Amino acid sequence: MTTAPLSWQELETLTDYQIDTVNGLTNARARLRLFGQPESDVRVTLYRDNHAWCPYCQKVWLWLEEKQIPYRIEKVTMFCYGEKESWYKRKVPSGMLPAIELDGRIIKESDDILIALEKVFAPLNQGMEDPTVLPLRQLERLLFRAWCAWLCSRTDSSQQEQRNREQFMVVVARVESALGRTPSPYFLSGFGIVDVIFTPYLERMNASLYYYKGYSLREKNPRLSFWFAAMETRPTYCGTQSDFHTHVHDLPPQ
Ligand SMILES: N[C@@H](CCC(=O)N[C@@H](CS)C(=O)NCC(=O)O)C(=O)O
Repeated sequence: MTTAPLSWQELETLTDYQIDTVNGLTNARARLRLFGQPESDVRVTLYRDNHAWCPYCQKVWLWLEEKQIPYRIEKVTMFCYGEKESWYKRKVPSGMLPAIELDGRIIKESDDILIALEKVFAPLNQGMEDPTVLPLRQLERLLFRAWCAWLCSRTDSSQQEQRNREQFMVVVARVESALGRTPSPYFLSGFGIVDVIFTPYLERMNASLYYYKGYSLREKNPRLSFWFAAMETRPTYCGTQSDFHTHVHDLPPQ
């Protein structure tokens, strides 16, 4: 005997499962986040890309979610997908993402956005300009550049490829040792701004190096592995996290 499968509508009547995108867990489809506060408390609008590709957007998004700041989300087309919305170009002529509107003022550049948000809503454990944070922010940019050099530069010489790989490994070793300075799985004594800053890039490096270079950042580095595991216990991070397939295939058009 065969049983016909239930339709989506029939399945829906059998469950009371609902996703609350306004007050529930972090969700990429949310357009308004209130965290239990009244809508009149919203002072921030985050402009980010439609598909959650943009790492700079993820940084700001994760910060807002961790701090539970009420905010709206407006999604904007990336150039590689077509025309940038004209309403967005009137606000941000370059069309670059992310941007926020804070009490009616447009702020661009992810680091400047985080600094402006900290001034109004207080830092996320440590401030962007804290002396413990600044060297780790520099290390993140160093890692980013070493990743791009190894992953993206076209090189026909295997020696150059080897040099780029080695340079990346040197910086990763510095990241491992930075993570080893505290017993916590995070960069400082607890989760904070440094983890937010590293998150989008470590996530993308892990996927792209595995696919294009056969190198598993997560498996080869015990402290980074500990860090990824700790991050994946956070519903905020899980709600912003993308998947390997997306990261691997969004890089070439970008
Ligand atoms: N320095 C900027 C970089 C932002 C950036 O490069 N954004 C890219 C997306 S990842 C962008 O908006 N590109 C325009 C587009 O693709 O439409 C920041 O930190 O906010």
